[in-house]
Amino acid sequence: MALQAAALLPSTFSVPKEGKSGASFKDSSLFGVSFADHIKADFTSSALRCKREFNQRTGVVRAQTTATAAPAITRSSMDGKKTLRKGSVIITGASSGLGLATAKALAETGKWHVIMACRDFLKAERAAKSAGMSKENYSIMHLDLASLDSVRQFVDSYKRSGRPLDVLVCNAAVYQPTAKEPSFTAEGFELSVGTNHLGHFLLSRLLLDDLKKSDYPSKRLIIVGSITGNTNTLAGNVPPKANLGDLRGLAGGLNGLNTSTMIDGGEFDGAKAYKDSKVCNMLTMQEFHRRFHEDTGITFASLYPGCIATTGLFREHIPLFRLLFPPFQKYITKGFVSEEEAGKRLAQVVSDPSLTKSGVYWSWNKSSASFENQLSQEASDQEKARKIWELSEKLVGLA
Ligand code: NDP
Ligand code: PMR
Repeated sequence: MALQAAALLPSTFSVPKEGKSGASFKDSSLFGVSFADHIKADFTSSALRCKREFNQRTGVVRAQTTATAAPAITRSSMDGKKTLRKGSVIITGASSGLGLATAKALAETGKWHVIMACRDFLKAERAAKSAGMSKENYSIMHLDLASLDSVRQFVDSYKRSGRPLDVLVCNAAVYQPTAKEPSFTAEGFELSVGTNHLGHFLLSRLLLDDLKKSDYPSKRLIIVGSITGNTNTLAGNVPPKANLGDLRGLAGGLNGLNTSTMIDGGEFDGAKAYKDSKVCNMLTMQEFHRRFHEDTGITFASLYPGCIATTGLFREHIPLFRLLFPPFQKYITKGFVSEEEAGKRLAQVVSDPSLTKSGVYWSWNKSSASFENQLSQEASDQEKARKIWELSEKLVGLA
């Protein structure tokens, strides 16, 4: 997999390419103004590869956990009071941004053991330390969602650990708004959809049985969605808009060889691929709900945590975007939310006893009160959700 790093310097302003209908944000665009010819570096160095291999090894070592699966609620023989064991929650991509803030918020309560499922073990360890998380409240396990083998290995290690699974949070994501060419996962899927959707799809499917087995009072599968995948909002109408079309690219495997790298079969566009992947995330959550909620009691939900404009998600955007995006969201759209606040919101979706409704897409109003939000027509299209489920099953080797 070719890892792509952030553009280091912005270059000249340019008008949108001729012949392209409408404004496009594809070329490192900034609030409707297009930047061209930015500098991009390919970090496929052996140093990075070595680091990843090391992480894989250490991840497995650190994956060992207590093999006791105590019942969720026990009654003390001393005073007869009921006590709830610590919940176990896996959070993917907990090494930065929203995932880290959520891990911290949950760990701080002392009621949760957080399994930080991360592709970079050392980064995750440093992040947990600097967030002040105490060791007994978290473990780190290696997971690279851009490799289905890694997903399977992660699931095997988790199952072997004997730890129950009460909540799974699919949070990790990559966003490549400046990429001119697609990059690919280990299996050859376009990277954004491959990581954000297919990696999480396999992970959730393989861990569903563990969630089913959990005797915790409320077991949940949470998938992080976004406003930008919902075309019923202003943010979702900023080009390029999410659109999965007739799924012909997904059906072909998104490999760019005999098929398009984009779900709808169109030309590669990194920003669109990300938004498409978020639509898949939100559709997947609803399909899980339809297929499994009634029989299993598991709560399936997605959310838009607010615009956390300071996170690493924008690392591949040009520096000027990264500079102006936070004040733009703070003072103009007023959609800005800090990492800490967003972490509290996601932690609420994980653990708040009042947020047990399944099949729901949560959002928050200005005073940070949660409400059930409306998804766009495409992001709530049942037939599309079913087709994506079936195509994804084939791509990840489940069918
Ligand atoms: P960050 O970039 O800070 O966090 C993303 C995390 O995903 C990082 O920990 C990253 O790991 C991890 N990740 C990326 N690729 C892989 C992979 N192949 N395997 C495992 N982990 C991987 O961004 P955010 O915190 O902003 O994003 C978190 C979620 O929030 C995403 O789902 C995003 O779509 C969503 N979201 C974000 C919004 C925002 O405004 N920021 C708004 C709406 C939704 P590493 O640290 O190693 O890079
Ligand atoms: Mg958006 C209420 C308006 C609103 C909100 C809540 C967001 C959230 N954005 C809004 C409006 C606008 N944005 C407008 C009017 C513009 C054009 C000037 C605009 C532009 C813009 C860009 C170029 N916005 C962006 C980008 C990105 O590259 C981000 C993106 O699409 O990432 C996929 C982004 C975002 N705006 C948001 C949010 C939450 C994002 C990023 C994160 C995400 O959806 O996961």
